[in-house]
Amino acid sequence: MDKAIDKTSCIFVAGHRGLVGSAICRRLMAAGFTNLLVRTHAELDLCDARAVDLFFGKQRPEYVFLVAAKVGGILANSTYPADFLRENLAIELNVIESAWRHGVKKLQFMGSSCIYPKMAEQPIREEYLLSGPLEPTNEWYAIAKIAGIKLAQAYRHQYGFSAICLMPTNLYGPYDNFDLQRSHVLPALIRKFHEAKKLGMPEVVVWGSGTPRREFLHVDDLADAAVYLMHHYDDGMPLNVGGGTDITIAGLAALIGKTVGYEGKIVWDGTKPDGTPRKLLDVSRLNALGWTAGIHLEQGIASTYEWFVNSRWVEKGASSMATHQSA
Ligand code: GFB
Repeated sequence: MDKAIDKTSCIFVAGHRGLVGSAICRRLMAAGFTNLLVRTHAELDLCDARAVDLFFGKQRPEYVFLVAAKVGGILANSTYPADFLRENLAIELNVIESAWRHGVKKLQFMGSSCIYPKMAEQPIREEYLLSGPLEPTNEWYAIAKIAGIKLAQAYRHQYGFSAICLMPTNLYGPYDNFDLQRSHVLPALIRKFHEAKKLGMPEVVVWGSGTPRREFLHVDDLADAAVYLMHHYDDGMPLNVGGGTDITIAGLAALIGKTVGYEGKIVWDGTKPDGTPRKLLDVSRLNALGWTAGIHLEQGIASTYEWFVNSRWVEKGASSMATHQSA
């Protein structure tokens, strides 16, 4: 534990174009790491075991951040169960096996807070894993992520492989997915409120009842924790990563509406699922290791909104709103 990682070490960030991977690359570069190894999906298909093994054999990375995954919000998770299960299982199996086989010094696997039982006691402690039934809308993704954790633990147990697992809460920030059918709630609401304001629409449709509670962590905070823990954590027990506070979806909608400057009405679409009633992580083990989150939700939403208005999502904008509202 607490070993400094050489700044010239070869570090493979699997999934470097996504929300989490891009933030980890920014954090590593800011910290002075000079030898980052990345591959686009077109260059390396992580679901292809042979290609992954050849890649590790040739490139010989020393450290791996395994953050590549098929991810999506509540609707995408329930619409594409086979894709979420198959692709995530394949990525985890191929990368963990090849990393171990080719002598990687340490691997960090990114899980998710949805692996915990739907009705877990709050705040959720790491030991509640596998203590009850999962939330049906995302059980496929959750089962795949639980398999990834177990794989990492099994390789540690049987082969002494230094694999650690982080369990981040709901994440948001720049480079998120703002596609309304696939995204998580926070980017979806940024886009919906922005487009409603621009088009002068009298109301915005928000899914569910507004009562579920979620905890949101800015991805730059997660990346900071991920790099910190690569240095300071080496144990088989998964570690929760969050900020320690949550908010209702209605509260989030109000906050985003205020940030965007939208003054119309919010209409709740009760035909859409609420999902887990509450998902707040207990982060006392993380805090005891010396890390706490630093980006306040209001501040994080404001900077993410600023990023969004300057992104490619805005040009594509207006028509998706009309489609969504009538769906
Ligand atoms: O963020 P979200 O899709 O994921 O939804 P989960 C959170 C809550 O926001 C749900 C509500 O109660 C949704 O019904 N919501 C309201 C909306 N309006 C919208 C909207 O326009 N879009 C979306 N997406 N939600 C996901 C899992 O669960 O959390 C994943 O499905 C993953 O597997 C992720 O674990 C972190 O928090 O419910």
